[in-house]
Amino acid sequence: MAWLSGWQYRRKITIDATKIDENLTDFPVLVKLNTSRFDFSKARSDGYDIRFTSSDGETLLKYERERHDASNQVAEYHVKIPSVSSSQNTEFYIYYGKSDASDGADPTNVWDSNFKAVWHLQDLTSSSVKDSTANSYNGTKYAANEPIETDGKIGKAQSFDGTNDRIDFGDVADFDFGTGPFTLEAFIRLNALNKWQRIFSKRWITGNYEQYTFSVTDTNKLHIWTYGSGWGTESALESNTSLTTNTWYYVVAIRQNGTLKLFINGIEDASATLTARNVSNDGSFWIGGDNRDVAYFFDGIIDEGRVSNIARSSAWIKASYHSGNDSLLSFGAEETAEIIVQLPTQQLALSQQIPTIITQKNATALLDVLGLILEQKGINVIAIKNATISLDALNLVLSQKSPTINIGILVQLAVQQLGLDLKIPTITTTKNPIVELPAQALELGQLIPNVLIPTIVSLPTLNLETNQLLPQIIATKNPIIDLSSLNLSLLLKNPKIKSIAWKFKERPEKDWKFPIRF
Ligand SMILES: [Ca+2]
Ligand SMILES: [Ca+2]
Ligand SMILES: [Ca+2]
Repeated sequence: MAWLSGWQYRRKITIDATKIDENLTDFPVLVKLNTSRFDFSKARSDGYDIRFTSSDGETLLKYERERHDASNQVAEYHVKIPSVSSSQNTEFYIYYGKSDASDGADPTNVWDSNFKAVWHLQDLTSSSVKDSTANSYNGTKYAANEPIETDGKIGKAQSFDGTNDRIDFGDVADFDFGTGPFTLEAFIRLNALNKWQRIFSKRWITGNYEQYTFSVTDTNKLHIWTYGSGWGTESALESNTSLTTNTWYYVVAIRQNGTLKLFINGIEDASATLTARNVSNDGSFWIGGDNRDVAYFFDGIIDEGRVSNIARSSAWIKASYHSGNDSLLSFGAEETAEIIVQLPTQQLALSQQIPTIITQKNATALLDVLGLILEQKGINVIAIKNATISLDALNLVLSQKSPTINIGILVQLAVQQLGLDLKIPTITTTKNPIVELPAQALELGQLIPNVLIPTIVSLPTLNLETNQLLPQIIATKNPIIDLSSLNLSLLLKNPKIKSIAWKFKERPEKDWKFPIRF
């Protein structure tokens, strides 16, 4: 499973196929984050490092951030899912944890071109609200904070006072449907009953009646009303279900050919096949009141208003309800990226603590382990098995009683040159003890516990998998030095050489001679 490079964490999100009645294309799903689903401390406080990918773990999905409030630990994202299956659960990922990420939101591309307007209904300013589609049909409130922003079904919404609050969008041609299809939808919550309350309206000002309204009636039914050219040419439909106060409802009206349908909470409530009326006019589209009569003001909260110029399917509407109601998704456990721990080589004083280990993903591994450079008299020779070996980090103390160590040499013949495999037996020093760092799993940024280190610690740079134990690390100032695994290949230009004198580059106590026997 691929991983989005550079991100530290992800969770799998699953769309419940039992709530998807047919395959859906480019469906915008709501991802609501709270403390039970998301550790806000692991993401940027502005949410800029949030990303969504398809189930392959790396194909980025378009998303809009309605809100990311790290202090209150709530967030709402709208994510465009290219294909939602009705037969099996659809999975995607949310990634987070990249402190230098820039904002990846792409709001206008979340909404398919049939969405003519999408209003999440948080304030753009205290006097306006924003359309999330590329159409930018932003609306103007009656006055500042009329309506006023409040907590909604999804993030923030607008609270209408039932007296004069409304939002005016002007005469938008995309909201003049003619005799064509449409979908009108919103989440609503009523404060008052038993009076006509407009959710949406677009009525004629001059012309010949063509108009529509989407309302709650004075008997608390949902109501879609279309009116064509000339007096008495109305096609309207009322819900069977009654609405009540202080309850969120997802309400939808569609028209397909002449058929009007009303849905409440994703379920079809009423349907009628009538004449498709021409509803194009010169009036302004309003949320929360009647644009012609300047009356029938909505008393309550309206959230997530959307207008489409197609009739959304029953399956789409059902899925939209569960999405907005936050009853569509389940969240998997947090996964952590594979990390690489880079352990620096450094000199430490006694009792000094190894500094914070900075882990980073995708660092390269180095094999700079022992680093021993031997100096042959007259010829520099470098050990080439796995490492450059530097004497600088070693302080070998040779016994005065055995100033010379015999080392057996295995000779290999090359075509042009003589290769020597130099086997150096284990050399043990006892001046200072061996320090072994305990094996442990490290979290990002975790300190290695305080360890008493004689002096120099050579810490290799390692590739670690998540939760992998650190290998044992051995301090190398006067440690046991096991060179038996070294394979020093010497390239000698003169095969007749009988002996090579070695010495350490620094701090030699005396020359260390390695006789060579053939
Ligand atoms: Ca909202
Ligand atoms: Ca008012
Ligand atoms: Ca018009």
